Amino acid sequence: MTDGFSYVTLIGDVIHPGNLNVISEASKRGEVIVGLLTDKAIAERERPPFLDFQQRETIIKNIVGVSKVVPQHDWCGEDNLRKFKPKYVIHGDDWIHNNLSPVREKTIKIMSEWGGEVIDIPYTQGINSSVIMTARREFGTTPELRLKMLRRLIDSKPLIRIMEVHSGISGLIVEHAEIEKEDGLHYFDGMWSSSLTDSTSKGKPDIEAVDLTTRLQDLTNVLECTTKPIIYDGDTGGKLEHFVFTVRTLERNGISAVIIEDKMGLKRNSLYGTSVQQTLAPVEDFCAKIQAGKRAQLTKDFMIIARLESLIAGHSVDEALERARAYVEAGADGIMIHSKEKSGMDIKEFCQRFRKEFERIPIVLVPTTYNQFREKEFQEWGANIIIYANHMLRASYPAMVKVANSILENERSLEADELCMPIKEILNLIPYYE
Ligand code: SPV
Ligand code: MG
Repeated sequence: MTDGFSYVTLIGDVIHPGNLNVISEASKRGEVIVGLLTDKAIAERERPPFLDFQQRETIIKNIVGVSKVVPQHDWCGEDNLRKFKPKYVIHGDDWIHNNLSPVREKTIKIMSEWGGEVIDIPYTQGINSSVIMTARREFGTTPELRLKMLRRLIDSKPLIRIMEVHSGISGLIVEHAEIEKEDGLHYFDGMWSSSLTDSTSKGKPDIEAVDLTTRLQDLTNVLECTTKPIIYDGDTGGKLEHFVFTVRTLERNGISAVIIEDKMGLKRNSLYGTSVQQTLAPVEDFCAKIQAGKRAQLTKDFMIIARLESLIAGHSVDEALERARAYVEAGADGIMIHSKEKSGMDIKEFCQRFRKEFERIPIVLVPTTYNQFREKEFQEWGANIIIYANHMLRASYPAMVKVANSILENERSLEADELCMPIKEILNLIPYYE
């Protein structure tokens, strides 16, 4: 046993008095080793931290009383405990009752192997996750931090959940929506700027009629009130000469990725009826566009994801795979495979075969039609990113129609009131910083 050593587990993203209290209590008993949770470990139960591991490590190392900071790869820190055999593990006593209680039980068991002790110190009241979330919101983000976040998520989570946004308010909902489940917090990891919902919200068809500048005006509202990473629906990417400017513009704004689809001619939405047959772009042309985009980007973190329309256009999984190989070869950072086949079996076959050939290239799915599968199943197929591509807009439309019809029916708004958000709540929805 390392005599007198205490062990403390930290996330270290937002340092609050509760953390300092734990460190100070630990340091009264001798030297303090901090097990700093890795991004991957945090993402198992909570939202990923804003600061990356190195940034958090630098901060924690400089706190008075901390002797050493070591990476901790799971919530219990089993490997570290066995390696250092500390005399004490010090933790706030909230973990006796909250969802970390199984972690506490396990820690007690491990520590007992060498006669170590778990000390629960009174939890610092007033500090809880909502206080920290408010602090984070006020702290906001920067284009650099936001841009990098998608790659950090891909490295730290087996499956990334993305929701469509088309306005500041839909962005706010996606930023804050979360539910606590047995295995931890469930939330959206990022946002999808959809060409379908963006054009629909402007009363226009989804045919690349809304230019980048106009789309970015709305996206700016989302950027201003959110912190999560954004994947941009780049349609066909336009002409190669134009696409390079799109890449630069998106990067400058802190967008993490663009997805471009291999259609040619007038682009129609992929879920449109069968009467419109889309032609696919020649493979070489699309590869040249990917390569030009990759050459144009300034950061190493921005991602260009190639979207395969083969299955939408009635071609085989073999044809899609052939294109996928060429796009990866051209430098695509990920592949999106799309289909409107309800069974989802074409998508499953593609994912499994692609994953056998490419172990690490992310696969993106948009399960609008094959929505009977749960995220876990997509993960088993080999998918990494699931985009719910239009649900915020589709949810709002029937709600608005209902209220409009109720007022027409009743010739007053009394009956519609229960269908609406209370005035008090809407006034409090948007934080107001003085
Ligand atoms: C979008 O959301 O605009 C998309 C996905 O491109 S889909 O509508 O399914 O084609
Ligand atoms: Mg689109």
